[in-house]
Amino acid sequence: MSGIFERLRKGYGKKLVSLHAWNGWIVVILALTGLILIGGFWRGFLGEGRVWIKWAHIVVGLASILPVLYYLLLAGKHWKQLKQKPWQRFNVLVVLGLLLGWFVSGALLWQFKAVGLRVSNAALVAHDLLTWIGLPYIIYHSITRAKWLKEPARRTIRDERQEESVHPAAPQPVYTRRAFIRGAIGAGLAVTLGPSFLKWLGTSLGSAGGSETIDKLIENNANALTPDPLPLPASAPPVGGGAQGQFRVYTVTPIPSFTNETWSFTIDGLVERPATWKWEKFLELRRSVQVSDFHCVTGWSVYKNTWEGIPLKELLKMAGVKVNAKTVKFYSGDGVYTDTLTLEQADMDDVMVAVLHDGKPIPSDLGGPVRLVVPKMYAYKSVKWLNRIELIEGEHVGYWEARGYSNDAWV
Ligand SMILES: Nc1nc2c(c(=O)[nH]1)N[C@H]1C(S)=C(S)[C@@H](COP(=O)(O)O)O[C@H]1N2
Ligand SMILES: [Mo]
Repeated sequence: MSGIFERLRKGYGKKLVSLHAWNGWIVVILALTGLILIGGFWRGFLGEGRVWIKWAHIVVGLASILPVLYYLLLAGKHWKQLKQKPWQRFNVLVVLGLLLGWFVSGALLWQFKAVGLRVSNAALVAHDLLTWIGLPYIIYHSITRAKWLKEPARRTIRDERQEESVHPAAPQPVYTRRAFIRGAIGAGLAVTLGPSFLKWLGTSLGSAGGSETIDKLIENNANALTPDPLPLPASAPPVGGGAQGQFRVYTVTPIPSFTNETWSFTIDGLVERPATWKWEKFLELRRSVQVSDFHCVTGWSVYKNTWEGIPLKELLKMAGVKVNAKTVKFYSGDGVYTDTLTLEQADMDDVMVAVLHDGKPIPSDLGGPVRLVVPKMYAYKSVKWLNRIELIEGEHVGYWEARGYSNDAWV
């Protein structure tokens, strides 16, 4: 971080120096916690820790407005001093703009319930976009403007051939050391961040229909269940016209996969007729089709999904819920994730045990072969790799609810 601020620092008084240092640390903390939150890789083994990291990100993010306000309100003198240095002014504006943009979009994401879905969807795209543009910018400038790059003794790379030549007295600098390192850092950033950026561009902005990425997930389906479910006419082609938007693959475990041998579906607990189905028998259960939106609390949505599956209320009717049952508990085939609905919530018509999405088998990344869908609630209720429903008397605290998510998941 020292770079951007180091240049400003020279001779501008102690207050700005410490301001820049604070700013630097804030950006470092936000970048690290933010990247951990985005990274699917970390979701798995962070578990509960993820909620703390999210809180740290929010609290530090809110605090990041203080240095910005301080600068805007009190550093007019500093701004004037940069009159002859348009590039430094440009840098100050870029950094202030980034911090403000991150702050506003982050605050909207934090208050997702108050601002509504469209706003938080847009805020997430803005937050990500600023990160993809701003982070490389800040890293690049921090490194290339660092003091050590300017030490005169280290400033040049000499041309070895010239030094060995017959004119040893006059070795010429070929590149300045700074230009060389800048190029190297630029290339390094492009190579390390470029591919993820392009992938993000594809999934976040190119979401008109967005079939490309989901096709890839289907291609990489790790399940080997046969036969494929035969879609109803309303599913193929999908009555909703096909999903709009992209799923982010979220999982707190490695992605499980199933075969006809390893997969089964059970309904048990406080029911009159507990049952277990193997895949082929399960496909004989009567399915229906619905079109619904899918919303994650972290700010992304996928609109107009055509799901085909067994309405939960039909399954419950089939099994015969006993009078002392209070809660419907859902188990994931990942062996870890669970969630619940009250019997009243489970009675909503659109709660579905889904086996097809837009007329195609649900790929393993998205919770196939069978996932729960609860359209009126945030998607952490939509248990992936659903393989057991148990009716219980008491209450049960689901995976994310145990880690700080609200028990009230209504969208
Ligand atoms: N088994 C299991 N189900 C899960 C999750 C999970 O981590 N494991 N994540 C939940 C959350 S928070 C969301 S937003 C959705 C994401 O679904 P997707 O990965 O298909 O996009 O699945 C939900 N169901
Ligand atoms: Mo989520």
